[in-house]
Amino acid sequence: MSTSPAAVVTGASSGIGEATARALAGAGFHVFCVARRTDRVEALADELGGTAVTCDVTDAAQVDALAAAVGDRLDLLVNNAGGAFGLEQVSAADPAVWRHMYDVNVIGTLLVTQALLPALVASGAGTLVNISSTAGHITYEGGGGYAVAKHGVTAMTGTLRLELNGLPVRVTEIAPGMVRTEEFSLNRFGGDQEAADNVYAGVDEPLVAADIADMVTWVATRPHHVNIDSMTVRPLAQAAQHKVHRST
Ligand code: 8X3
Repeated sequence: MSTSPAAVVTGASSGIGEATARALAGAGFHVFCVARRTDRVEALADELGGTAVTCDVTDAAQVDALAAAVGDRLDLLVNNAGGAFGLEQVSAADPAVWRHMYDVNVIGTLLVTQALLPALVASGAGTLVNISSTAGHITYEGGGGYAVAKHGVTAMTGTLRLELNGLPVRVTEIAPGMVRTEEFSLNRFGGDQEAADNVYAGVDEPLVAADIADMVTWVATRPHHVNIDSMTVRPLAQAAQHKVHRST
């Protein structure tokens, strides 16, 4: 049996999740690479010497199967699966799209946390990292449904830290600002590459997935009595949500 610490990373098929799986493997973790797309997580797990688990985090039965695959001890859970869909104003938003965002970001995080918490406690030194967003702290035009969902992740993370006080599980929220990944904005704009590219137009060095992976790894490798409550991480060019320096 492996003596490496074990980590679960959801949403590991691309972007921040994939980069986090790589960074954690580099730091000595056995990584359970979790996502819906089997081909991607299998290729990643093969490369990292980890374990691939195909799982839709919104499906309770699949999450139970994930917990069974992980077993009774887990050192680190990174709830990263999530995403933004659409940029409609509240007045025009489709309730079904909001429900989907709430499901993926909030209920998915809830289900995976509930299923894996006993194993985190059993490790005697567990770490839970929820990837929220700056949209979990502020609002912006067109970001209503995503902000509602990510505010939910922020609230869940703070609540968990209170409820787990006295147990050996620390709880961290990482809130990224502008991160340029392969899929985040593409998903938001329903596959419209031009619209996705415009998000980053003229921005000198948006964050990349590896920057957030680095933060997760740092949080998870502090001495266990050190609980980083929350980290907001933006590129230098983004002083605040609406204050983005762009070259013209
Ligand atoms: C990503 C940050 O600005 O798209 O979670 O909401 S933003």
